[in-house]
Amino acid sequence: MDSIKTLEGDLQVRELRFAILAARFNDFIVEQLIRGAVDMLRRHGASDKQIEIVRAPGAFDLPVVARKLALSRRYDAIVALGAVIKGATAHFDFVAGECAGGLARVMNDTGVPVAFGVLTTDTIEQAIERAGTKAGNKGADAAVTAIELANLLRRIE
Ligand code: INI
Repeated sequence: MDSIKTLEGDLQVRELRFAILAARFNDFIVEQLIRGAVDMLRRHGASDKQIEIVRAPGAFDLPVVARKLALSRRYDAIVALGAVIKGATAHFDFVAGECAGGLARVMNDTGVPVAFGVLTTDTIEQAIERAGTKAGNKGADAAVTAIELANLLRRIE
């Protein structure tokens, strides 16, 4: 394996610019995801000037904003954050499905990495667990992915 050229993204933030795109819906959860993402970017050396936080109403609305951010070419990666929590109706499936599919399309259409830090859970407890308590912080995880993907895509260029 040592003789095979391997391309991978490291976790240096260098001069990379990040947009943290966060839904306002379920904000008591999403605020913790934002906190985790910002903390992770800073701990990898990002200055506050390299980070912008952009707020959208809900997870369903994230893709249209993500597309505009990606097309602006002002960011090397977007960290998309939200929390879709199951209720009594099928609403969850539409919101979560459109959000995930829409963000994937933005990433693939524009070539700008969109890290998926949107929780899709059956219960509020599961969301709390993934927003900085016993199951970690998915906002922080998404931030690390954003750094790695931004660096990997640069290396491929
Ligand atoms: N938006 C969320 O981010 N999470 C949810 O759990 C949610 N639920 O359950 O309804 C939700 N709905 C709002 C949606 O994202 C849009 O903002 C709204 O439909 C207007 O486009």
